[in-house]
Amino acid sequence: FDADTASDAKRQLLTYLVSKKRAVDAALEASVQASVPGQRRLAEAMRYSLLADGKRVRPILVLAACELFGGDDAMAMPTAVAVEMVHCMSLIHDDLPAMDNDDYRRGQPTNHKKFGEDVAILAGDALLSESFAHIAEHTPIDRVPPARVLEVVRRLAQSVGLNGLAAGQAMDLECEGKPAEQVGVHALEWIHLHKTAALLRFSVMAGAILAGADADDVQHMEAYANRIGLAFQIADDVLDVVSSTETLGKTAGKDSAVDKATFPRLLGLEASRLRAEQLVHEAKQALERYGGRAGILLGLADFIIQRKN
Ligand code: GRG
Repeated sequence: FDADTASDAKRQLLTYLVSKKRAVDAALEASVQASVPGQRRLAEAMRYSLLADGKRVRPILVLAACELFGGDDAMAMPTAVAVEMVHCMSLIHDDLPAMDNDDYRRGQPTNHKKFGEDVAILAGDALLSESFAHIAEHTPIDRVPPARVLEVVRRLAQSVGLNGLAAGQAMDLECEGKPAEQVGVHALEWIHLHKTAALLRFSVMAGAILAGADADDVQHMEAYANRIGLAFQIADDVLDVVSSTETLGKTAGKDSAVDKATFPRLLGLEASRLRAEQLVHEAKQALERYGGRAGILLGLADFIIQRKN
């Protein structure tokens, strides 16, 4: 994102993102603290990954969706923190030797490289568990009816389980090593709708629910998130190809080492780009009824395919 060439709308979006990211980072910082010496090592491992440099896309989506339906940050921040905790735990577990076996994440050694596999597993478990506690404990129930909070907790649980991250990851593992053509676009989309879109979907739906949006609006949020989720993943695959082509001869892209199903492999690079653009267009269509009030969500949809990391 180049601030110099950005139009006014882009500059406004950028200002919004920077200010919300700052607020989210402060809330994350306060969310995990060791209060007795026995918690020190675990809390350190949790904070190491949680506070590392991430884009905070999911928490910002919670805040922006809540705002769109007339709510404010105080109502949504506990849920914003919770979704980043879940996202972060999924990254810690995804990086483990039993899964993707990665050494670096968010510009630093992965959690298990720094703290060992045993502590990394526990840090992930604890973050997952604390996420639910955080919503239940910190959402201001004088302003958000408990039924909405319960609905948000239910949806967060679903976005992790059989209809969410864990299912997407399990299917991904099942497809590993299979030729891309055998996996096919349908299964690949299923994986990403669960692995990547699930938390984005949760984020905008939860923000809307906390603010008191009705079922129809929540559905529009879902349609938006499914499309940006897929677009996000396609953009990621495209970035992988482009960056590994740029560094060809120096370091081979991680993707080229294994026969992993990706959109560029199945559709080709240009068709993948077009598909991502089409999905962003559809995501924005789902927001048409809100006009300019949805400016932030509209801008984020564009940002997803323009980002460089
Ligand atoms: C949830 C119980 C449970 C287990 C975890 C490992 C796992 C199951 C799921 C994997 C989920 C995963 C790693 C999905 C990929 C999501 C994704 C697009 C990550 C990158 O997100 P960014 O770009 O990263 O938002 P930053 O670092 O900016 O937050």
